[in-house]
Amino acid sequence: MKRSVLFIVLFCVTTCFQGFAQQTTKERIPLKHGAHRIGKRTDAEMQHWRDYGLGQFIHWGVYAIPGGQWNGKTSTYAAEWFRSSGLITKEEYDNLYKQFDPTSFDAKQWARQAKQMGVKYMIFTTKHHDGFCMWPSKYTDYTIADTPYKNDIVKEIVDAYSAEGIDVYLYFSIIDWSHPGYTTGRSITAKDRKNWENYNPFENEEQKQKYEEFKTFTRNQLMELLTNYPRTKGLWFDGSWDGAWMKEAVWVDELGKELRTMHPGLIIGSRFRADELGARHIDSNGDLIDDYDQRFERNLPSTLAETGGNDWDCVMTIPENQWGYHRDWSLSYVKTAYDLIEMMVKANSLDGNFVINFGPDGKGNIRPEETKIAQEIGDWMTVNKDAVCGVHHSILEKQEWGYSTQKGDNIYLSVFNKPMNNQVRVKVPKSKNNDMIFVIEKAEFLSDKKNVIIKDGGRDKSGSYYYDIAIPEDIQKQNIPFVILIKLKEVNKGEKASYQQALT
Ligand code: FHN
Repeated sequence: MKRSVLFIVLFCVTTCFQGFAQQTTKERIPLKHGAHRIGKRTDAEMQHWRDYGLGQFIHWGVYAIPGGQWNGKTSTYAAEWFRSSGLITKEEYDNLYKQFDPTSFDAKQWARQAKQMGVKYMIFTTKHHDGFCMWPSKYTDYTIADTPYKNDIVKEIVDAYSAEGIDVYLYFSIIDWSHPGYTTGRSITAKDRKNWENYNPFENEEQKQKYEEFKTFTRNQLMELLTNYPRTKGLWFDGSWDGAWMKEAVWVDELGKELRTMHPGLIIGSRFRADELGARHIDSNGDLIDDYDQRFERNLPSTLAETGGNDWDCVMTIPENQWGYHRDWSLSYVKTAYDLIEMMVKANSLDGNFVINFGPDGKGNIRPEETKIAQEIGDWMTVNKDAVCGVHHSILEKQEWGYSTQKGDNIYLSVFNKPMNNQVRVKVPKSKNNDMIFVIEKAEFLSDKKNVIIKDGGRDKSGSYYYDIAIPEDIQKQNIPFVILIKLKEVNKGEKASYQQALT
């Protein structure tokens, strides 16, 4: 009897264990061109990237001349896609560069404005999908050198922003409608996805050969950019979703290695290449390809779990989906500075950088609406930047009043939903030691360092403790998002009462 019970127990334990082992030790695919590292980069350049908090994106090219309008008609397309809008012929669009003469362009002024806004890095469109190069590339005639303006805009940008201490990243579109060898490749079907090895993007041999020329051209241009602008910190790739490019996983991976060798420390996001099985961003084993996740375009994750613990950025437009200059911003909701500030802090609280896009006009002016937003964000950042730059997610759980970030022992509470009773109720984490609890040792408003009153906010059924921080009258009146810096301290449960009295 005893032996049969023992057998049943052993049988259950063994089968349960086997089942568990099968679930958790999923065999890894031996990829050669997937992620080359598991987990985050740990070098100084990447740590610096992680600390930025806020970035600026600039989409600027010949599409800024029509600004979404042509012959009295307005396109609802993203302005930088105007060539495909149907309102302009391809020939008309491809000749726009002959009029590109941004006489109002002042890179130093743009950089000063960005600095005032609190931006730590910027991403500039060297070449968008239309293929027009904002630098005098020697590999094509479709460049800034062939316009009335003539000057090297990429150089002006790199010099001006670097001089203000703002790091520059170069946006580069793989899609290039101006190159005869460029092709999207045959569209990818569900069958192709399952049978990626046999997917052939090309219609015929000639197209395949021409694509080789396009690859060489792309490689040359990337080498040229890194050679001409050695202060570049990274490359921000776009338009890499075509089957033809994805199928070049081996070649693109080798190119990436070459770029990194020629430019040590170079930072490249997950939009550059696919793995050899056609997976983009996250490889077929579930690991992030390259240095940070670029999937959060106009879209923030809701939880840290959603980020997979990877580095990531979120690039955001001010209107709904306009990156390049569009004359008419009445077509969609236009975000306010405070909408953007809230998104930024949310991104920071989930370990991401937030990058706000600007689309200057055809003459090189940053539109007044964008200037106003830059000013308002800058004013807020002047007071509150400690909650944004050099921070990571905090040990506090997400709470109704807003988002929290942390640097060392400093925890920043960014309050976007001001409570009606003007008391910010903060739930502190539970201590790992049952005899101890966390108390708020210190609290100060970044905009007004006086008058901080902290009261006991009670305890809930699960044993979590709360503290109420009173919002001073001057801050109540300002009616803008504000930041409270708190420091926590672990004390013996018995000490709590007297400790709190000391604070109030
Ligand atoms: O098609 C582009 C778009 O025009 C814009 O450049 C954005 C910026 O991230 N990227 C592409 C869409 O993902």
